[in-house]
Amino acid sequence: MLELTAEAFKEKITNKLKTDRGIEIGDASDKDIYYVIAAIVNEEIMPQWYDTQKKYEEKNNKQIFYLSMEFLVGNLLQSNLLNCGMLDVSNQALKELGLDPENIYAKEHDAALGNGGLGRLAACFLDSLASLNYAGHGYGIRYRYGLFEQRIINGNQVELPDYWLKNDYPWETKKEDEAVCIHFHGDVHMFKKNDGTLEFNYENTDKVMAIPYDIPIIGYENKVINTLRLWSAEAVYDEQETLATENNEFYHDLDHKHSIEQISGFLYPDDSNHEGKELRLKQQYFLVSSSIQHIIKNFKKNNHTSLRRLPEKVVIQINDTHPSLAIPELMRILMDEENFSWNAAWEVTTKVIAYTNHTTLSEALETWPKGMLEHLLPRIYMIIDEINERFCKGIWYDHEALRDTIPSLAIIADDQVHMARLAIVGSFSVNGVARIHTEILKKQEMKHFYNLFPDRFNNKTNGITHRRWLLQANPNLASLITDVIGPQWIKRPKQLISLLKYSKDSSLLEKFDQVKHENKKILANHIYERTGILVDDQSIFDVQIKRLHEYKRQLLNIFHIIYLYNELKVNPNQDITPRTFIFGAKAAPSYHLAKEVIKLINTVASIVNYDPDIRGKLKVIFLENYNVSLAEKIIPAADISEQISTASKEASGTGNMKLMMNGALTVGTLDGANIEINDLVGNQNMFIFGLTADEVMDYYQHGGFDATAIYNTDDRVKRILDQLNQGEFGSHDIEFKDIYYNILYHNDPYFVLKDFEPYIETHEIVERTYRDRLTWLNMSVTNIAHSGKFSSDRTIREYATDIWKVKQVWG
Ligand code: GLG
Repeated sequence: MLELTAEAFKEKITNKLKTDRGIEIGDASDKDIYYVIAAIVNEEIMPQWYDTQKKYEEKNNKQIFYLSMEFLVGNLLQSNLLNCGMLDVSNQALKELGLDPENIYAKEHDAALGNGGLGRLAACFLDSLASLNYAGHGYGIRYRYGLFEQRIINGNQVELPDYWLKNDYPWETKKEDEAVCIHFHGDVHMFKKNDGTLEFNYENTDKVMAIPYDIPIIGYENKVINTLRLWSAEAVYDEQETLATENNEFYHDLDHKHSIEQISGFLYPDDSNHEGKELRLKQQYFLVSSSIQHIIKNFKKNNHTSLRRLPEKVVIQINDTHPSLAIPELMRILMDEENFSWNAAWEVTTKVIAYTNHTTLSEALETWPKGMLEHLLPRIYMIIDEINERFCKGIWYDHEALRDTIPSLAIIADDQVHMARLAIVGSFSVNGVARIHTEILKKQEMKHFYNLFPDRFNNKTNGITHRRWLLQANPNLASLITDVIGPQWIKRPKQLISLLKYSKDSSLLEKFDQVKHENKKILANHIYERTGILVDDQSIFDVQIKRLHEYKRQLLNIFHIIYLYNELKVNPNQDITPRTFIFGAKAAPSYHLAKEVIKLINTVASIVNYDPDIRGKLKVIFLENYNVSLAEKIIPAADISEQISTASKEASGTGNMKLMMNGALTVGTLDGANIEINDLVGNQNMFIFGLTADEVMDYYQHGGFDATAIYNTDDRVKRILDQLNQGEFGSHDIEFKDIYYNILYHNDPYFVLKDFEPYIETHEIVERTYRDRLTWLNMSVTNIAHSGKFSSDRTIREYATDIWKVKQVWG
């Protein structure tokens, strides 16, 4: 297919329009064209998909199964075209047909089956697994509603349901005959068998069918197609039975059916807050049980040997604790269905399961009420109870020094089941997602576990797929890079480092400047189309795009903007470099303070953008409904990447990597992967400010800092807080009081005031540096050159070598 010409591609489009949709090109809508191009891709890859699976079966190597409640895949047409080598030809053909490829690709509704970093990481990992030729597949849930669609109305976030399946989704194939049955509730009966061992039977369970929908994951130009399998919940529905029942029972059945379909109904819109609802627990078990049943079925089909050898053929990586019921579920199947003894089942389970931790925020660490788990999953609860008992006994007898810590290590404690503890105890690997994060796990959050199992803990610094985030999202930059250093970087992103040789070549730096400027013009147009606001494409594009959370400190950013505004009001002739502040962020629907910050950003925007004194100097843009597609538009145009979390709170961050790879310079704290970016590019190529993680943790240990003292001594801070308190930005005067109170009366838990001054000063340096064009461009290219390390290809290779012990399948 690589040699396909634009002419031939056009012919395919016109033919397919006729055969698949019964229309001529002249009558086709953008959506029609979208569907036929997707069909062309599918036609190309279907045989390759089959071949890949066949080869995996023949080779029968160990396979990786990535279990995740979230896969934020976003739009797929463009990246599928790219990976199967047809993007250029498709672009050309569409242009020759007088169509704008962007418009056609934009017809795909993003699959927003994730919240943020954790879900996007899973999607990047799938891309790398396939592109590097590893037999690695994803298992997730086919939520009917993805992450809510955000509207901003009067400055407020309003959430609308994201019914992404309204139109046909061309990438999925339903595999009805591979459905499995999941059991909830019911009674467990225990019998003693003749040989003295126990047998467990379940009765009166509620049955739910898990129907798989498979999505192809296309490797980059290597004909490898892996699978993302998404499970959908359906009622076990016997038409005969239903017809025979009385009317009211029929309605009861409908109700029942509805409640079952809820299991794959919607994605919980928060990943940094533990959502303690029974439905969420059901979703987790649903994912885990269907996936493990399928994995075992497959093992049996391909290996005519004992399941004791499962660890030779299967490794299951669990993405955060959300799928940690995989541990008791695998135990259950091995013991109750395969007649394994406890010890044999434990031996297998703890060799198969590996756990990734993504956060140390205590509010995100999952626990379930013991009673809820016991009622919903009685047999699973029994198994967790026994894991806990054996684990605690083990500490009591073998680690005398740790006896006192048992209550803080026990999996079941205070009537709660602690999922992170279960995940650590039941897996062979526990990894953090950036160096500092793993160190914090080892030395603080999980230090007793680390003492018990030092070899289990390891670090795998996150990464992003450079194929989507550079090659596809920023084609102008990608082709400039290829002109300068050749195309090898596409397969070996570390080679971006060769750019360093040219980072002082002024005529070349000019070219990088032109590309950035072009991208800024495109974004400025997009902003105009969406908001009607004109932004200056010569201004500094200062970008903060990520979930809205207190620890990410969008508040610090908006305080800086208010400060600049106040300064300009006093001294309108101040010589400042024009700036456009760009935000994209969704807040969890129930997160009041986060929503207040969105309102504040929009309110400040509505004042700043229309104040004649400020014209040409500052603009504040909040782009609604931040998602993968929007990220692809903003990132190539960014000059500044705001990575300003309270140090120690952001486990890694991945937006920092995407922006760096596209030549933005980071204004950041020494937190998450910012530290590793800093190690590579050096202080001179980044704008680092603020408290360090050690300082923050020290403050926490000693009761925080005195926020009021800063309020009383720094007139800039006082002015801003008074403006909030006195309703200067509100339509009524209570509007932003909660933000004010949280800072002054809850002692500014995320250190916004403490880091305010260094942040302001750093931004002054940013501005001076920006004016020195060659220095700026040199810094920018230096960042791009070092970004190869943050390709998820590197991360996946590290998982493969250190944790999974798997090799590339061929090639
Ligand atoms: C987490 C963290 C991020 C991290 C991401 C992927 O908050 O810092 O980059 O996972 O590991 N819940 C998240 O998004």
